[in-house]
Amino acid sequence: MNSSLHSENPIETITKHKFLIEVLEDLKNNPKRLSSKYFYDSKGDHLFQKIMALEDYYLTKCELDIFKNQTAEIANLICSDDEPFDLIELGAGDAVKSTFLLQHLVRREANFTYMPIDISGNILSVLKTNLNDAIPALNIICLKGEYFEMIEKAMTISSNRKVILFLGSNIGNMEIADAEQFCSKLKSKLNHGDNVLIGFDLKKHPKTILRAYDDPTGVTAKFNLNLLLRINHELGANFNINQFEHYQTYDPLNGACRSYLISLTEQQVTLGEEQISFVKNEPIYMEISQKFSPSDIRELANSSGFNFVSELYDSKKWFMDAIWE
Ligand code: AVJ
Repeated sequence: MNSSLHSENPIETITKHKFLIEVLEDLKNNPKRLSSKYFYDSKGDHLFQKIMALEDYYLTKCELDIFKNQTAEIANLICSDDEPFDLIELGAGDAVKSTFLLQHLVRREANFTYMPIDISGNILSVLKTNLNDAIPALNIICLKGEYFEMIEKAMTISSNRKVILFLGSNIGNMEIADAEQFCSKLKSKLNHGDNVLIGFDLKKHPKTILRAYDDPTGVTAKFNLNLLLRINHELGANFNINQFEHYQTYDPLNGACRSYLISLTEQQVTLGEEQISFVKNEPIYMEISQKFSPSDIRELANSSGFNFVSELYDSKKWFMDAIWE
């Protein structure tokens, strides 16, 4: 199985090498951690689809509510006259929410090109096929790669005004300081008059948040444990997932919702040449899903150099799409 380490494709070999180096560094760190950006192999994609379908996972439903019911408002805020623009989506995935906006923009004959960015070429080609079917008149250019490299590429493809979509509270997967750095870097890549639209999950009753990440059916636990399986398959490790347990926390003081895998016994895991030792009850810190208050969001805009344009809420006021310039 792990002969994939010697894959023929040089890009895949480099990607896998980077994965190994990062995982080793993270597991040798104290406290141990793993990066949630690696959750999304094909099994992880599938499990995340199942999470989105959970009754208690409200995030997707709330943002869909905004994109379904305030489509014209969003379009008015991001379009200026008939000036052509590029609509760039970071981590587009299946683009279910943005499709409402795309449909609306095409119907009103806005002059724009949709540029989804994703690291998964497979996801992009499926997306392109689906969108060509659903909205034949849509101009679409897929950009496969890292966010900032692909934004730079988009800048060379056309000099049109840019609108960046970063939906789904994906920004919550960064620690606050990293989110600020990310937004500052995003700002530095853009020109005067460009817009960003970022989805934020809002602080709310702690039990509501915890339930979204600690479902009794165990799908979220599986989603976390799947990264250990991925490391087994792709890097030839020997994690026994029965010896790790999903543990979720939410701290209403700072809005940090964090997941951990707890080692249920003292155990050794082999990863390549390395032995990783766990003591009983030792955590691996897996993911942060940061929650924000409206003022946290305004502060983030300010500190990263953006100006406020508008705030759109779902009917429950559980989620916010913020538009900045
Ligand atoms: C895809 C990053 C938005 O943090 O809510 C869902 C991932 N993790 N359940 C989130 C996730 C556990 C999700 N994001």
